[in-house]
Amino acid sequence: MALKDILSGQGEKNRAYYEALMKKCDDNLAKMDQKLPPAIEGWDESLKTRGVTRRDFLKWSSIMTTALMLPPIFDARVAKAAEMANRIPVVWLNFAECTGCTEAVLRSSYPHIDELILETLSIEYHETLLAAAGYQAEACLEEALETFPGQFICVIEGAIPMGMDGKFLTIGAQGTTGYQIAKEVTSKAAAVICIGSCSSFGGVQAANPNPTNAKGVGDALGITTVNIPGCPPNGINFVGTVLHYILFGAIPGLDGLGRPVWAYGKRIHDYCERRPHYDAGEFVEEWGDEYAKKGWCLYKVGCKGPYTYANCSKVRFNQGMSWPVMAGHGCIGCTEPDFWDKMAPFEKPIAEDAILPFGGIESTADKVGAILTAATLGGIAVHAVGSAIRKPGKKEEKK
Ligand code: FSX
Ligand code: SF4
Ligand code: F3S
Repeated sequence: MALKDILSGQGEKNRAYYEALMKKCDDNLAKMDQKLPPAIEGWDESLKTRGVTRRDFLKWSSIMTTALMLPPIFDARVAKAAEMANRIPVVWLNFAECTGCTEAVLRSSYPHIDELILETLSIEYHETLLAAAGYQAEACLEEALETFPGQFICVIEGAIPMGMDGKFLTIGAQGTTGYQIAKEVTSKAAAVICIGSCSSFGGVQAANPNPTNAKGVGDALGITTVNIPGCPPNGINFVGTVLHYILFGAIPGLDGLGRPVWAYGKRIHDYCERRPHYDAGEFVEEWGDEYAKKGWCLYKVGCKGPYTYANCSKVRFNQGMSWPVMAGHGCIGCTEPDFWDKMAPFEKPIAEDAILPFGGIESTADKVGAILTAATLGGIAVHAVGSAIRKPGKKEEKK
Protein backbone atom coordinates (compact mmCIF):
# COMPACT_ATOMS: atom_id res chain seq x y z
CA MET A 1 0.00 0.00 0.00
CA ALA A 2 1.29 3.46 -0.86
CA LEU A 3 2.34 5.70 1.97
CA LYS A 4 -0.24 8.32 1.02
CA ASP A 5 -3.01 5.69 1.37
CA ILE A 6 -1.73 4.46 4.70
CA LEU A 7 -1.56 7.94 6.07
CA SER A 8 -4.77 9.12 4.44
CA GLY A 9 -7.22 10.35 7.02
CA GLN A 10 -4.36 11.84 9.03
CA GLY A 11 -4.26 15.62 9.14
CA GLU A 12 -1.84 17.38 6.77
CA LYS A 13 0.41 18.30 9.68
CA ASN A 14 0.46 14.74 11.06
CA ARG A 15 1.22 13.31 7.65
CA ALA A 16 4.18 15.64 7.17
CA TYR A 17 5.40 14.73 10.67
CA TYR A 18 5.28 10.97 10.04
CA GLU A 19 6.79 11.31 6.58
CA ALA A 20 9.73 13.20 8.06
CA LEU A 21 9.97 10.65 10.86
CA MET A 22 10.01 7.75 8.41
CA LYS A 23 12.68 9.37 6.30
CA LYS A 24 14.77 10.03 9.38
CA CYS A 25 14.25 6.43 10.43
CA ASP A 26 15.17 4.90 7.05
CA ASP A 27 18.28 7.08 6.75
CA ASN A 28 19.35 6.15 10.23
CA LEU A 29 18.75 2.42 9.80
CA ALA A 30 20.89 2.49 6.64
CA LYS A 31 23.61 4.42 8.46
CA MET A 32 23.54 2.06 11.45
CA ASP A 33 23.69 -0.96 9.15
CA GLN A 34 26.89 0.38 7.62
CA LYS A 35 28.46 1.58 10.82
CA LEU A 36 27.78 -1.23 13.30
CA PRO A 37 30.13 -4.21 13.59
CA PRO A 38 28.75 -7.52 12.26
CA ALA A 39 26.70 -9.73 14.58
CA ILE A 40 28.33 -12.78 16.14
CA GLU A 41 25.15 -14.76 15.58
CA GLY A 42 22.59 -13.94 12.87
CA TRP A 43 19.15 -12.90 14.10
CA ASP A 44 17.31 -15.67 12.26
CA GLU A 45 19.70 -18.15 13.82
CA SER A 46 19.02 -16.68 17.29
CA LEU A 47 15.26 -17.02 16.76
CA LYS A 48 15.61 -20.57 15.49
CA THR A 49 17.84 -21.87 18.26
CA ARG A 50 15.42 -20.48 20.84
CA GLY A 51 12.32 -21.84 19.14
CA VAL A 52 10.78 -18.47 18.23
CA THR A 53 8.93 -18.33 14.91
CA ARG A 54 9.24 -15.42 12.48
CA ARG A 55 5.50 -14.91 12.95
CA ASP A 56 5.91 -14.50 16.73
CA PHE A 57 8.72 -12.05 16.10
CA LEU A 58 6.63 -9.91 13.74
CA LYS A 59 3.73 -9.96 16.20
CA TRP A 60 6.07 -8.77 18.94
CA SER A 61 7.43 -6.01 16.64
CA SER A 62 3.96 -4.64 16.12
CA ILE A 63 3.28 -4.64 19.91
CA MET A 64 6.61 -2.86 20.45
CA THR A 65 5.73 -0.30 17.74
CA THR A 66 2.54 0.58 19.59
CA ALA A 67 4.38 0.71 22.93
CA LEU A 68 6.82 3.20 21.39
CA MET A 69 3.83 5.33 20.31
CA LEU A 70 4.56 4.84 16.61
CA PRO A 71 1.91 4.09 13.95
CA PRO A 72 1.70 0.56 12.42
CA ILE A 73 3.61 1.67 9.32
CA PHE A 74 6.71 1.46 11.54
CA ASP A 75 6.23 -2.28 12.31
CA ALA A 76 8.77 -3.46 9.71
CA ARG A 77 11.25 -0.77 10.78
CA VAL A 78 10.98 -1.81 14.42
CA ALA A 79 11.58 -5.43 13.34
CA LYS A 80 14.67 -4.31 11.42
CA ALA A 81 15.94 -2.35 14.42
CA ALA A 82 15.42 -5.40 16.66
CA GLU A 83 17.46 -7.50 14.23
CA MET A 84 20.29 -4.98 14.53
CA ALA A 85 20.21 -4.68 18.32
CA ASN A 86 22.76 -7.46 18.81
CA ARG A 87 25.32 -5.39 16.85
CA ILE A 88 25.42 -2.42 19.22
CA PRO A 89 28.42 -2.62 21.52
CA VAL A 90 27.37 -2.31 25.15
CA VAL A 91 29.54 -1.66 28.20
CA TRP A 92 27.58 -2.51 31.35
CA LEU A 93 28.87 -1.18 34.67
CA ASN A 94 27.75 -2.31 38.12
CA PHE A 95 28.10 -0.05 41.13
CA ALA A 96 26.23 0.06 44.48
CA GLU A 97 23.18 -2.15 43.99
CA CYS A 98 21.73 -5.62 44.53
CA THR A 99 22.14 -6.93 40.94
CA GLY A 100 18.37 -7.32 40.79
CA CYS A 101 18.38 -5.24 37.60
CA THR A 102 20.65 -7.69 35.79
CA GLU A 103 18.61 -10.57 37.18
CA ALA A 104 15.37 -8.95 36.07
CA VAL A 105 16.38 -8.08 32.55
CA LEU A 106 18.78 -10.85 31.58
CA ARG A 107 16.97 -13.84 33.01
CA SER A 108 14.49 -15.62 30.83
CA SER A 109 12.31 -18.56 31.63
CA TYR A 110 11.24 -19.20 28.06
CA PRO A 111 12.12 -17.35 24.87
CA HIS A 112 10.35 -14.06 24.69
CA ILE A 113 11.55 -11.55 22.16
CA ASP A 114 12.53 -8.69 24.46
CA GLU A 115 14.49 -11.14 26.60
CA LEU A 116 16.05 -12.58 23.48
CA ILE A 117 17.25 -9.10 22.50
CA LEU A 118 18.74 -8.64 25.96
CA GLU A 119 20.36 -12.06 25.80
CA THR A 120 21.93 -11.43 22.42
CA LEU A 121 23.12 -7.85 23.06
CA SER A 122 26.76 -7.46 22.19
CA ILE A 123 27.88 -6.91 25.77
CA GLU A 124 31.59 -6.20 25.64
CA TYR A 125 31.94 -5.85 29.40
CA HIS A 126 29.61 -6.85 32.24
CA GLU A 127 31.14 -7.71 35.60
CA THR A 128 28.37 -10.10 36.63
CA LEU A 129 28.49 -12.06 33.39
CA LEU A 130 32.20 -11.84 32.65
CA ALA A 131 34.25 -15.05 32.80
CA ALA A 132 37.45 -13.04 33.28
CA ALA A 133 38.48 -11.59 36.65
CA GLY A 134 41.07 -9.13 38.02
CA TYR A 135 43.57 -7.71 35.52
CA GLN A 136 41.98 -9.69 32.67
CA ALA A 137 38.60 -8.11 33.36
CA GLU A 138 40.18 -4.64 33.41
CA ALA A 139 41.83 -5.43 30.08
CA CYS A 140 38.40 -6.34 28.61
CA LEU A 141 37.04 -2.96 29.60
CA GLU A 142 40.04 -1.11 28.18
CA GLU A 143 39.77 -3.03 24.94
CA ALA A 144 36.06 -2.23 24.59
CA LEU A 145 36.74 1.49 25.13
CA GLU A 146 39.57 1.49 22.57
CA THR A 147 37.68 -0.52 19.95
CA PHE A 148 34.36 1.33 20.09
CA PRO A 149 35.03 4.94 21.18
CA GLY A 150 31.90 7.07 20.83
CA GLN A 151 29.99 4.05 19.53
CA PHE A 152 29.06 1.96 22.54
CA ILE A 153 26.10 2.39 24.85
CA CYS A 154 27.12 2.60 28.49
CA VAL A 155 24.54 0.92 30.72
CA ILE A 156 24.91 1.62 34.42
CA GLU A 157 23.36 -0.32 37.25
CA GLY A 158 23.74 0.98 40.80
CA ALA A 159 24.39 4.26 42.54
CA ILE A 160 27.76 5.96 42.95
CA PRO A 161 28.91 6.43 46.56
CA MET A 162 30.53 9.86 46.75
CA GLY A 163 31.52 9.83 50.44
CA MET A 164 35.20 9.48 51.45
CA ASP A 165 36.29 10.44 47.92
CA GLY A 166 34.27 7.57 46.50
CA LYS A 167 36.21 4.95 48.48
CA PHE A 168 33.08 3.18 49.74
CA LEU A 169 33.10 1.50 46.35
CA THR A 170 36.33 0.45 44.68
CA ILE A 171 36.64 -2.06 41.87
CA GLY A 172 39.58 -4.11 40.59
CA ALA A 173 43.17 -4.65 41.50
CA GLN A 174 44.02 -0.94 41.40
CA GLY A 175 41.22 0.03 43.77
CA THR A 176 39.66 2.40 41.23
CA THR A 177 36.56 4.10 42.61
CA GLY A 178 33.15 3.69 41.01
CA TYR A 179 33.15 7.44 40.44
CA GLN A 180 36.44 7.33 38.47
CA ILE A 181 35.31 4.39 36.35
CA ALA A 182 31.94 5.98 35.61
CA LYS A 183 33.57 9.28 34.69
CA GLU A 184 36.01 7.70 32.25
CA VAL A 185 33.61 5.27 30.60
CA THR A 186 30.68 7.69 30.21
CA SER A 187 32.96 10.31 28.62
CA LYS A 188 33.63 7.86 25.74
CA ALA A 189 30.08 6.51 25.33
CA ALA A 190 27.55 7.37 22.62
CA ALA A 191 24.79 7.40 25.26
CA VAL A 192 24.43 6.57 28.93
CA ILE A 193 21.45 4.52 30.08
CA CYS A 194 20.85 4.14 33.80
CA ILE A 195 19.03 0.93 34.46
CA GLY A 196 17.18 0.73 37.75
CA SER A 197 16.31 3.27 40.41
CA CYS A 198 19.76 3.11 42.03
CA SER A 199 21.73 4.41 39.04
CA SER A 200 18.85 6.70 38.06
CA PHE A 201 18.25 8.36 41.42
CA GLY A 202 20.40 6.74 44.14
CA GLY A 203 17.89 4.08 45.21
CA VAL A 204 18.21 2.10 48.41
CA GLN A 205 21.83 3.18 49.02
CA ALA A 206 20.76 6.81 49.02
CA ALA A 207 17.89 6.19 51.46
CA ASN A 208 18.05 8.11 54.70
CA PRO A 209 20.63 8.39 56.32
CA ASN A 210 22.63 7.61 53.17
CA PRO A 211 25.90 6.79 54.99
CA THR A 212 28.00 6.59 51.80
CA ASN A 213 26.51 9.73 50.22
CA ALA A 214 25.34 7.62 47.28
CA LYS A 215 23.98 9.45 44.26
CA GLY A 216 22.37 8.65 40.95
CA VAL A 217 24.80 8.76 38.00
CA GLY A 218 23.43 11.95 36.46
CA ASP A 219 23.73 13.77 39.78
CA ALA A 220 27.12 12.34 40.66
CA LEU A 221 28.74 13.15 37.31
CA GLY A 222 26.67 16.17 36.30
CA ILE A 223 25.70 14.58 32.98
CA THR A 224 22.44 13.86 31.19
CA THR A 225 21.45 10.21 31.37
CA VAL A 226 18.48 8.23 30.10
CA ASN A 227 16.88 6.82 33.22
CA ILE A 228 14.98 3.52 33.27
CA PRO A 229 14.00 3.40 36.95
CA GLY A 230 12.24 0.61 38.80
CA CYS A 231 13.53 -1.61 41.58
CA PRO A 232 13.92 -3.71 39.54
CA PRO A 233 13.05 -2.08 36.21
CA ASN A 234 11.06 -3.71 33.45
CA GLY A 235 13.33 -5.09 30.70
CA ILE A 236 10.88 -3.98 28.03
CA ASN A 237 11.54 -0.32 28.85
CA PHE A 238 15.24 -0.83 28.30
CA VAL A 239 14.70 -2.74 25.05
CA GLY A 240 12.31 -0.06 23.73
CA THR A 241 14.85 2.65 24.49
CA VAL A 242 17.62 0.78 22.65
CA LEU A 243 15.27 0.22 19.69
CA HIS A 244 14.44 3.92 19.59
CA TYR A 245 18.14 4.71 19.42
CA ILE A 246 18.62 2.29 16.51
CA LEU A 247 15.55 3.62 14.71
CA PHE A 248 16.28 7.33 15.01
CA GLY A 249 19.90 7.65 16.12
CA ALA A 250 18.55 9.57 19.09
CA ILE A 251 17.35 8.76 22.56
CA PRO A 252 13.58 9.02 23.06
CA GLY A 253 11.86 12.10 24.48
CA LEU A 254 12.46 12.27 28.23
CA ASP A 255 10.47 13.70 31.12
CA GLY A 256 11.96 16.13 33.64
CA LEU A 257 13.51 13.17 35.51
CA GLY A 258 15.25 11.72 32.45
CA ARG A 259 12.69 8.92 31.96
CA PRO A 260 11.49 8.02 28.44
CA VAL A 261 8.01 9.50 28.05
CA TRP A 262 6.76 6.52 26.02
CA ALA A 263 7.28 4.26 29.07
CA TYR A 264 6.94 6.63 32.04
CA GLY A 265 4.50 9.24 30.72
CA LYS A 266 1.45 7.87 32.57
CA ARG A 267 0.69 6.86 36.13
CA ILE A 268 0.34 3.23 37.29
CA HIS A 269 -3.12 4.33 38.45
CA ASP A 270 -4.22 5.37 34.92
CA TYR A 271 -4.27 1.80 33.56
CA CYS A 272 -4.77 -0.18 36.75
CA GLU A 273 -7.35 -2.98 36.53
CA ARG A 274 -8.55 -2.04 40.04
CA ARG A 275 -9.24 1.54 38.96
CA PRO A 276 -13.06 1.13 38.61
CA HIS A 277 -13.11 0.21 42.32
CA TYR A 278 -11.09 3.31 43.18
CA ASP A 279 -13.53 5.48 41.22
CA ALA A 280 -16.45 3.78 42.96
CA GLY A 281 -14.85 4.30 46.40
CA GLU A 282 -14.43 0.53 46.93
CA PHE A 283 -11.29 -0.09 48.98
CA VAL A 284 -9.53 -2.96 50.72
CA GLU A 285 -9.57 -1.95 54.40
CA GLU A 286 -7.09 -4.49 55.72
CA TRP A 287 -5.02 -7.37 54.37
CA GLY A 288 -7.03 -10.49 53.65
CA ASP A 289 -10.47 -8.89 54.18
CA GLU A 290 -13.44 -9.72 51.97
CA TYR A 291 -12.68 -6.71 49.75
CA ALA A 292 -9.14 -7.94 49.13
CA LYS A 293 -10.65 -11.20 47.94
CA LYS A 294 -12.93 -9.23 45.60
CA GLY A 295 -9.95 -7.42 44.05
CA TRP A 296 -10.90 -3.92 45.24
CA CYS A 297 -8.56 -0.92 45.19
CA LEU A 298 -5.44 -1.02 47.41
CA TYR A 299 -5.17 2.73 48.05
CA LYS A 300 -6.09 2.52 51.73
CA VAL A 301 -3.52 -0.19 52.34
CA GLY A 302 -0.82 2.02 50.90
CA CYS A 303 -0.87 1.78 47.09
CA LYS A 304 1.18 4.66 45.64
CA GLY A 305 -0.06 4.10 42.09
CA PRO A 306 -1.66 7.57 41.93
CA TYR A 307 1.77 9.21 42.41
CA THR A 308 3.89 6.81 40.36
CA TYR A 309 4.85 7.18 36.71
CA ALA A 310 5.49 3.87 34.94
CA ASN A 311 3.82 1.41 32.59
CA CYS A 312 3.76 -1.65 34.93
CA SER A 313 -0.05 -1.80 34.78
CA LYS A 314 0.12 -1.81 30.97
CA VAL A 315 3.07 -4.08 30.13
CA ARG A 316 3.34 -6.10 33.39
CA PHE A 317 6.29 -8.41 34.18
CA ASN A 318 7.28 -12.00 33.33
CA GLN A 319 5.89 -12.14 29.82
CA GLY A 320 2.92 -9.99 30.76
CA MET A 321 1.86 -12.42 33.47
CA SER A 322 1.46 -10.14 36.47
CA TRP A 323 2.55 -6.98 38.28
CA PRO A 324 2.62 -5.90 41.95
CA VAL A 325 -0.96 -4.62 42.22
CA MET A 326 -2.31 -7.64 40.37
CA ALA A 327 -0.42 -9.86 42.84
CA GLY A 328 -2.27 -8.15 45.69
CA HIS A 329 0.12 -5.56 47.15
CA GLY A 330 -0.04 -1.85 46.46
CA CYS A 331 2.55 -0.18 44.28
CA ILE A 332 5.39 1.21 46.43
CA GLY A 333 6.38 3.82 43.85
CA CYS A 334 9.69 2.22 42.94
CA THR A 335 10.17 4.27 39.75
CA GLU A 336 10.15 7.57 41.62
CA PRO A 337 13.19 9.35 43.13
CA ASP A 338 13.76 8.69 46.85
CA PHE A 339 10.81 6.32 47.02
CA TRP A 340 12.26 4.46 50.03
CA ASP A 341 11.81 7.63 52.07
CA LYS A 342 9.11 9.57 50.28
CA MET A 343 6.64 6.76 49.59
CA ALA A 344 6.96 5.22 53.06
CA PRO A 345 5.10 3.87 54.95
CA PHE A 346 4.43 1.41 52.15
CA GLU A 347 1.28 -0.09 53.63
CA LYS A 348 -0.46 3.14 54.57
CA PRO A 349 -1.58 6.06 52.38
CA ILE A 350 0.72 9.10 52.37
CA ALA A 351 -0.34 11.81 54.85
CA GLU A 352 -3.81 10.44 55.39
CA ASP A 353 -4.98 13.48 57.37
CA ALA A 354 -3.97 15.84 54.56
CA ILE A 355 -6.56 14.08 52.41
CA LEU A 356 -9.64 15.38 54.21
CA PRO A 357 -9.58 19.08 53.24
CA PHE A 358 -9.82 18.11 49.55
CA GLY A 359 -13.05 16.22 50.16
CA GLY A 360 -12.14 12.57 50.08
CA ILE A 361 -9.49 10.18 48.91
CA GLU A 362 -10.55 10.11 45.28
CA SER A 363 -10.12 13.78 44.55
CA THR A 364 -6.93 14.10 46.60
CA ALA A 365 -4.88 11.33 45.03
CA ASP A 366 -5.84 12.41 41.54
CA LYS A 367 -5.18 16.06 42.37
CA VAL A 368 -1.72 15.25 43.68
CA GLY A 369 -1.17 13.12 40.57
CA ALA A 370 -2.14 16.03 38.31
CA ILE A 371 0.25 18.37 40.10
CA LEU A 372 3.04 15.81 39.80
CA THR A 373 2.33 15.38 36.09
CA ALA A 374 2.71 19.09 35.50
CA ALA A 375 5.99 19.08 37.41
CA THR A 376 7.40 15.95 35.79
CA LEU A 377 6.54 16.28 32.12
CA GLY A 378 8.36 19.13 30.49
CA GLY A 379 6.46 19.18 27.18
CA ILE A 380 9.12 17.10 25.47
CA ALA A 381 8.44 15.46 22.09
CA VAL A 382 8.09 11.69 22.28
CA HIS A 383 10.35 11.13 19.25
CA ALA A 384 13.44 13.25 19.10
CA VAL A 385 13.29 13.64 15.31
CA GLY A 386 15.62 16.49 14.75
CA SER A 387 18.28 15.81 17.31
CA ALA A 388 21.38 13.75 16.84
CA ILE A 389 22.17 11.30 19.58
CA ARG A 390 22.29 13.18 22.81
CA LYS A 391 25.88 12.94 23.93
CA PRO A 392 26.54 12.59 27.63
CA GLY A 393 27.43 16.14 28.44
CA LYS A 394 26.64 18.77 31.04
CA LYS A 395 23.21 18.40 32.55
CA GLU A 396 20.66 20.48 30.69
CA GLU A 397 18.91 23.14 32.71
CA LYS A 398 15.77 21.55 34.12
CA LYS A 399 12.79 23.29 32.61
FE1 FSX B 1 18.82 -0.97 42.56
FE2 FSX B 1 19.56 -2.80 40.53
FE3 FSX B 1 16.73 -2.17 42.99
FE4 FSX B 1 18.45 -3.91 42.96
O1 FSX B 1 21.11 -3.43 40.29
S1 FSX B 1 17.06 -0.69 41.35
S2 FSX B 1 18.47 -2.22 44.46
S3 FSX B 1 16.42 -4.17 42.13
O2 FSX B 1 19.29 -4.29 41.42
O3 FSX B 1 20.10 -1.21 41.21
FE1 SF4 C 1 -4.83 0.60 41.30
FE2 SF4 C 1 -3.46 1.54 43.35
FE3 SF4 C 1 -4.81 3.23 41.81
FE4 SF4 C 1 -6.10 1.56 43.43
S1 SF4 C 1 -4.74 3.26 44.03
S2 SF4 C 1 -6.58 1.99 41.31
S3 SF4 C 1 -4.82 -0.26 43.36
S4 SF4 C 1 -3.06 1.99 41.21
FE1 F3S D 1 7.40 -0.54 41.12
FE2 F3S D 1 4.90 0.16 41.47
FE3 F3S D 1 5.67 -0.88 39.20
S1 F3S D 1 6.24 -0.78 42.97
S2 F3S D 1 7.25 -2.28 39.82
S3 F3S D 1 6.33 1.06 40.03
S4 F3S D 1 3.77 -1.25 40.27
